[in-house]
Order: sequence, then structure tokens, then C-alpha cells
Amino acid sequence: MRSMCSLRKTVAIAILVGFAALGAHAQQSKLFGISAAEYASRRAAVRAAAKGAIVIIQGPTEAGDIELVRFRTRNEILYLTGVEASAVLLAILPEGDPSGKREMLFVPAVSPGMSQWVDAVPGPGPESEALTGIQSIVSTRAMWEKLEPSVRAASTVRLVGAAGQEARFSPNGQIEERLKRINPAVSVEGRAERLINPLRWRKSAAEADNLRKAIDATGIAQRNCTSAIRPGATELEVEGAILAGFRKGLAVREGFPCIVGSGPNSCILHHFSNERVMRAGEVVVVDIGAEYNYYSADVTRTFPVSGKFTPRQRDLYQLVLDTQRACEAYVKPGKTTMRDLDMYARGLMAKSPLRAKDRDGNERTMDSFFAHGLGHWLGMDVHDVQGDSNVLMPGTVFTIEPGVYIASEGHGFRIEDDYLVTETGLEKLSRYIPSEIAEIEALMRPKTAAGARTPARGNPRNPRGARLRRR
Ligand SMILES: [Mn+2]
Repeated sequence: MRSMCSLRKTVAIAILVGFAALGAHAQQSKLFGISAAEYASRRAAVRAAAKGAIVIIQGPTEAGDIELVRFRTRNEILYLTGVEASAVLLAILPEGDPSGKREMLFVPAVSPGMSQWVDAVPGPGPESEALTGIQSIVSTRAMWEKLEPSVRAASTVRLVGAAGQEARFSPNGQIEERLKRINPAVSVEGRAERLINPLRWRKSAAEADNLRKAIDATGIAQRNCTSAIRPGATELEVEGAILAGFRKGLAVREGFPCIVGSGPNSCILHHFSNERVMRAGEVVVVDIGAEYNYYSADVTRTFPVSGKFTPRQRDLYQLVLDTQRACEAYVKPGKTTMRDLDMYARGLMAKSPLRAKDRDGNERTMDSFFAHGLGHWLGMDVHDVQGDSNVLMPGTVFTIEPGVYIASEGHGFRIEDDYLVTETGLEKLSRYIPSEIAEIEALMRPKTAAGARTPARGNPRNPRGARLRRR
């Protein structure tokens, strides 16, 4: 929220914080759902972890004069600044830096005529500093002049991304050259992500809220897409209904390309082409995630194209669902590792009485058809960064997504949900998105044009049992 507050409220907050680091404006504003104070504490944590080194993070640059894709900055820049602008550079400076500053953000100058062409972005100066809580926001043109005393005094500079030989022809390589010219003795090291990843791994309450919004938009899309699933329709139509659902949920982009895999494509784990025509009797795997405020959901449902699963499909679906439920109950926060959980899921599948034939025609237990890992961390990256361990620690968010893929029968099944680890167990963030067989089949029943659920045939509230045509 970014509403203006009454003068009285401003004064009260200013007194509470004792006119501390941030102005009243910064106290009020949230950038991408995160307060200026939270961004400041993230920068302070990186500064402490850098142990006297300067940390430099360079954001990406928009290509060309007119942008044809919606700009997205790199996660490390957004995580530490809340600023989504092209061609920025963040320098986090050590204690005792000669500039007397904690940090400097360099942004391109903003000219008055730009506002007719592009959306407003923070420019250099006090207004942006007040908005973001960043101590010093300076024009990129003055960058090396401003950084020179800091670089002269530094023994180490750490870059996010590659350094040295590996970075030779990249933008980081140019920065390194510049740094060495100012101070030939300075040591330039890459992979400063390692200072940031442990912070990103554990989510704050505000980050969990961003994930909830991403998951809500994904739930709208999962429901919405069932109206496009029918024999004769293409996977692309389903994708269209998914994207409409994302936008309805205020997600400006998807966290990864939509996977809509029908029939044999349901066995292709990262099927992105989505051009196949669906046929009666098949299943379709819908693995999607809306991105909201730079946080991505990741939720998979498997639907029967004709509206009802066959008995064999029901058995396979139920095995996957039961495995997921058992995994949820198995997690002990702060103890269970991702690997423990993965092994546990495979053990459960191996115990199932179900069998299927592999590509060579041999009968196998179900664990042989579980072709990928059980889950992954979730956050700003759909396969999010890991902290210092593989343990499901309170505050981390991850997915549980068992699946079986039986190419010899032409179908695969995957169910994926998103979980926040709490002190006592798991909060299933995607619990509002149905996954029981009866619920999935109910979603597949025809809907009215307004999107309202049509009661099933024989429902007492719908005595005529009218079947409305699918759109
Ligand atoms: Mn996933």
C-alpha cells in the first residue's frame, strides 16, 4: 500500500522511530510488497556477511529504444533495493568506507520528456532516496567518480555473478577492469550471491504474503483453464485460459513457461511447446506458476480431458496424491532434509501394489516411474536458492510434487503444491486449489458463460439436470 497518511500519523511514526535512518515517507511505502525498513535490514545483513569487502551488483539493461518485453531486473537487485529499473548498479560499502556511506545505488538520469514514452522509474536524488530508504542514489554518469575513493581503500570487491577469466567479455568483466585501473592491488571475486542466498532462503512474513498472492493467481488459473480442456482443443487454448487467470489475479508475468502436456506429452516433464490437440480419454498435466511481486508459485494439477478419469487413471492419480499427503505428514521442521523426504516418497511408491511396463516391456514397481526429484525450494526463482543446508527450516518455502510417468500407457500424473515450513509443521499455501479426484472431476463439469459452477446432473438444486454447452 502506498496511500498518503494524515499528518498526525506521520508525526506519530516519526517520533516512534526517533527520526532514525529513514524518513517518514520511506516508513510508509512498500516496494513490491516489502517495506523500506526490510530492504534496509537485508542490505545490512549482506554488508555484515561481506566482512569488509565492497559488494557490487549490476542489474540487467533493457535492449533497444523501445522495449518489446516487460522488463524484469535480476533478483538480487530487487531483493536488496525494491527498484525495478534498467541499467542500475548497487554498491554495498563496508564499515569505515571513506565515502561515509553504507550504500550507493547508481541509476540512469531521468529526463522530463521520458514520461510520455515509458513508465516512471526512480531517478537519482533525494526523492528516490526517501521512497526507497537507500542512503545515496546517484546518476550512473557519476558512478566511477563517486566510487573511486571506496575502491582505492578496498582490499576486496565481491561481484554478484562471475569474475576473472570467466567474466572476461561480460559486463562484470568491464567492471573488474575499471576496478583494477583504480586500484591494481584490489582482489575481485565473483559469486557474491553466496552472501545473499542464505537470506533469500528463509522467507519473511511479507515474502510469504507475496507467495500467497502468486499462489492465489495460480489457483484462479488452474480453475479457469478447465473450461478450455476438452477433446479437440489445443494445449495452447488451455495456456490462454491460464494466462487470463494469472492476469485476473494481478500477476504481470509467469514464473516459468506454462506446461500443458496432454496424452504422451504428459510424460515430458518440461513440455513448453503446447501445440498438441487433446483427445478424449487422455489426461493433461498443467504445471504453472504466476509471478507476483517477483515471487513465483508452482502448482501442478492433472485433469482428465473428457471430464472423468478411467479406473486405471484413478489408481495412478490416487497413488500420487497419497504419496504427497504422506510426505506432508512426514516433515519435522528443522530436522527433515529434502533428501530424506525424497527417499521416503520413493519408498512409498515402491510399496504400492500397482505395476506398469517400462519402455522395454518389463513390469516394474511404481518408484521406477517417478522420474524427477520430489521438490525444490520456492521463492523469487521458481527453483529457488538454497541457504547453508538441505534441512526444511522454519521460514523456508518448498514444493512437494510426486509424479509417475508411464510412456508405455501414454499418460503421466503429477500433483504439486507449495508449503511454508513453520515452527511446528507445514502450512500448505496452495491448500485452496483442489486436488481430490472428486474435486478435479467437478472442476471439469461444464460451466456457464459467467464462469459459475453448473450443478451436476441429478443435483436437487437443478432438477432439470440441464447440461450447458461448454464455451
Ligand atoms: Mn516444481
